[in-house]
Amino acid sequence: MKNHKLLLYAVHFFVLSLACYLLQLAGLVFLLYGARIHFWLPALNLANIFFITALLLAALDLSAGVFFPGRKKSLRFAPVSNPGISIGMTAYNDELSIGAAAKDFMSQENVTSVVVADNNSADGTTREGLAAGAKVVAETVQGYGACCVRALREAMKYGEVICLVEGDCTFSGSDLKKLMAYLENADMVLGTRTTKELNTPDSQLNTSILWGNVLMAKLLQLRFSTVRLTDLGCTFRVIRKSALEKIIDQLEVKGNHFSCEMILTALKNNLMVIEIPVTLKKRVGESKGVGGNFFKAAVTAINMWRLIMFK
Ligand SMILES: Nc1nc2c(ncn2[C@@H]2O[C@H](COP(=O)(O)OP(=O)(O)OP(=O)(O)O)[C@@H](O)[C@H]2O)c(=O)[nH]1
Ligand SMILES: [Mg+2]
Repeated sequence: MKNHKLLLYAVHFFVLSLACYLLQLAGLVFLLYGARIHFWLPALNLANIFFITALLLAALDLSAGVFFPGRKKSLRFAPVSNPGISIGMTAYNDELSIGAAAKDFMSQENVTSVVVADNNSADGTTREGLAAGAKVVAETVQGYGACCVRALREAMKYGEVICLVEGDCTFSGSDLKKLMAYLENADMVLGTRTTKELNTPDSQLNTSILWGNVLMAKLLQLRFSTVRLTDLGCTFRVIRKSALEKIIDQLEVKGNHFSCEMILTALKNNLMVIEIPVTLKKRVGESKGVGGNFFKAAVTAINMWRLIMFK
């Protein structure tokens, strides 16, 4: 897949130039009202430099596309030959939800097993997971990313399709068939939580998390140009085992921006990625992630931005 990093940089320089043009306007207004502050000229010079840089970068990127056109992806119809789905479920002090979440996914068609990755829980998460009939493994490296990778690695042992999902009852097992339907045409199918009609009114997706996610997703979309993305923070996804084998050793992020890294890595490895709407409910039990915590959400967004720009 073509990598439009220069175009991504161009957009950033363009935004910077717009900010400087606005600053220059503010400088002129100050002068008009008699203030002796002369920052309008440096602001205008900077704006021009940023604007020209943006144009050059965009032109370079687009001309590279003309002279070195990437290989176009052909439409694929590849039914999953053995549709056994193995669920990898994340959990961290989720004793209130893990049993119900495990049972919900276990009862879905073609699900072969549910593996819960228990991330140093101090409560009865392991007990409740086992009682629900799930396999439970202990992941000692703390962090959402570390927990996801462990869940994926364990789930890979039990099926040709791996589903990653949270054990907090925000996602619904009945959505699995929707993700599976599109796997026929893709290597990985991601859920997006941004379809408001599919969210309960009390779900974690408030306005700032929604639009922050959309913004980051659009930056990643710009970098790889052909994929339509709206949500980089949705854990719920299915991936073919053969595709996961290609990328799993490249996944390094231990923290909350892991989902973004997995999508980016899949795209860099030329995997076919599709995103479809899924339902979202209020989590059961206490939130440990970004839901309702603006500071954590902002740090996660900055970490995602760094990945998209520089990884
Ligand atoms: N935040 C966090 N989540 C972890 C960790 N280890 C495992 N998890 C699990 O990974 C998932 C994190 O999902 P998030 O949606 O970011 O956080 P959350 O705790 O579910 O809270 P909400 O944001 O309200 O959904 C949950 O299933 C957690 O139980 C960890 O160290 N930190
Ligand atoms: Mg959650």
